Amino acid sequence: MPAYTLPDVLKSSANKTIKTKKDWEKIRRPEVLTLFEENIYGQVPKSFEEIKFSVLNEDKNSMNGKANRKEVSIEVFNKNKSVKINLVLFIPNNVLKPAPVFLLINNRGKENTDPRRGVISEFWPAELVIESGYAIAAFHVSDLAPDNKDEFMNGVLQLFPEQLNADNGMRAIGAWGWGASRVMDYFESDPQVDKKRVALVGHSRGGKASLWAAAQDQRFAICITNCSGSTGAALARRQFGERINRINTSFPHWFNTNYKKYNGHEELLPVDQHMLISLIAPRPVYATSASEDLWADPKGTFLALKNAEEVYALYGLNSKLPDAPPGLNMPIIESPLAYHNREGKHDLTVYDWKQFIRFADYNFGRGR
Ligand code: GTR
Repeated sequence: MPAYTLPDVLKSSANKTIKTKKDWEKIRRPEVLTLFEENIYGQVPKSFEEIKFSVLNEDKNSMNGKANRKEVSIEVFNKNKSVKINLVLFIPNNVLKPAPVFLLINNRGKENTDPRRGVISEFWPAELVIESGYAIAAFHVSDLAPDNKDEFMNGVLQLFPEQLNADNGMRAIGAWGWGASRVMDYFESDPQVDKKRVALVGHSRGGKASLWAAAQDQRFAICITNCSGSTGAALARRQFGERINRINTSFPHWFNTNYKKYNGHEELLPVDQHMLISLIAPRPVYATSASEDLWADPKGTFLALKNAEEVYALYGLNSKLPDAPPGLNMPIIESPLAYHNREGKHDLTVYDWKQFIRFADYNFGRGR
């Protein structure tokens, strides 16, 4: 690993030291958001012509009567084209509504979020979440942008074709994050869901998208980024595990064209990933690693959270992260910046979800 110096999240481009949350919000936060947009994730189109929600299916007695299942089609229109996001949503029956909700950006097989529960997957343990008093929802990334360099444009980018020609245009990760925001639009219309308590969850490439979506869209109350690694929650300048050159070569469709300039040149980036986490402040962020997932740089993930602490401190929020990474399976939960390093492989498991539920309980003030 090279010696490195992180860009100062609290120093503005005009060299002003940011000391208050007011200056952070007025001066520095917009600058940092633009730097990520320009150099990494691309623009996020803010307007479109129309959005329509249709509940295609509802079963008030799913999961043996424990949950109301809704399958919702979210259709967004622009420039005579439309894109459909298929949302699966379970809402617990035995709690006061509206219910807080976990929303997963599903980047694995669609069977992982099976609405009929023929497949029960650890990746999206809907029964556990319902038992814990939360609603749980998911959409699949392929509805927004197929995860493939030759096909990613056959989704939401058809509604915003100008993005494809722009060096700072939206690409696949941006499209998935944009999709999470359209689901949020739907939640705002559903009286059974508490739109003020939405926790956005993503694993790996989905965790890169959950961070970017939560940075952009302040309606997400909590962001969870599981094993998100390079260009997710891990610092780029450590050059440990997957590097920028590698991610841009294997997945040229994930990030904007400008990002390719940093292949082999992490040190030239005007940002690093602690600044992406900082954009989510004061909202709570939970990042995870797995012991066998060195590709995603566990230590660099912990350090990115750690280096976001100073922005949370502007809001009077004290992180409880220790100075050095905690041991395996020793989650730090009661903190606005939370972390665990799970023993095992690169994956999203029931162990991880149980910690996320504890984290949401803590932040949403739900004792258990
Ligand atoms: C890997 C990629 C990682 C991560 C992972 C995943 O191949 O190098 O950045 O996104 O895929 O999504 O599981």
